[in-house]
Amino acid sequence: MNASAPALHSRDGPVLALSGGIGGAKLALGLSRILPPGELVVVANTGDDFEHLGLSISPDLDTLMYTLAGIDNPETGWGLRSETWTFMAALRALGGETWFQLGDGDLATHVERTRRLEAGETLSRITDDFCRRLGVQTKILPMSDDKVRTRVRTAAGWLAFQDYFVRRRCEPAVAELAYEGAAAARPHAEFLAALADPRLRSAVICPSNPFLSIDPILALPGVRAALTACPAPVVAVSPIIAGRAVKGPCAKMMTELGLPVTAAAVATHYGDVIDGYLVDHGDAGTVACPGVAVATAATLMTSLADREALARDVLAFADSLRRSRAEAAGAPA
Ligand code: FO1
Repeated sequence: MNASAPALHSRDGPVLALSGGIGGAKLALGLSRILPPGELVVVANTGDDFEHLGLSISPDLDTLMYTLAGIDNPETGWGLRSETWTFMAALRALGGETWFQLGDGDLATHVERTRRLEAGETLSRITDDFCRRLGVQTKILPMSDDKVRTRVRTAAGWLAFQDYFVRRRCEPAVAELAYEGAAAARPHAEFLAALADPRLRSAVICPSNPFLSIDPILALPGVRAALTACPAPVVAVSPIIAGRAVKGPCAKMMTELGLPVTAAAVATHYGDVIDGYLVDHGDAGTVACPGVAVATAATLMTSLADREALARDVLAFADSLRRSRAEAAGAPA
């Protein structure tokens, strides 16, 4: 074998990432670009999914798929780049609902997913096939093939997620969150299998909104236990930088939920699920969580190089935790 050729199988094991929303997809892209093909599985939140205009829409699956395929809209982070809006304009002319913007190309994803779901296919099988057709080699796995829907309790009562997030632009104050269906939903078998795989290098919780993107995944039966029992280090990246969320309603929600808007508050929120926590350099020394190792990195991802650098830092941190865990156990590192 040619010594200079890249290793066909990496010495390190596979990596599992938990992701939702735009922030998560950025780190997932960074991880996909620094890992050998097939060494990354990204578990996607499906709590944002909803039925709209008779279509089954899975925003976090599509954001991941489009981002990893390099066809995402770089301005919004969701939907397709160089999109056209003929359908939306025609729908508006007919008095249809246009608060949730569906581009013409994006519409094809929803129409075809809806057709295949109604034909009895699972969300994960459809996602696999869409990724193959888009040339995405990273495995994008819905957290469950069963229906889970995030709901938000506000002064205006309980709201469906997209009603809160898009229609009302996150304005209502959040008093409580619920993940309808989670208790009866089964985590995808490949998700639990990856967490139990002795070859797993790390489980990474991406810098997504903990309440909207990660908690729906943690609410599935057996997921918290599987993460706590995971043989590999579980490392989360803080979504809060110097008291502010990079994007979206996370900071506003934390205030409304009575939490301080700090990286430390998110570490406490994840609690015993995580072994390591990566915060921005600006938050160094602000987190002391029993049983959680803390490291710092440049966590603001604006360029592709930032995404790759943060991915490298996360995995280097996880590898160091695994080595110190092995040394503590007296095993060879
Ligand atoms: N977010 C918006 O703020 N406005 C939209 O009109 C909108 C449309 C949309 C269409 C497809 C899709 O996959 C995502 C879309 N999003 C839109 C984003 C979406 O609400 C969020 O990305 C997730 O649900 C949470 O991150």
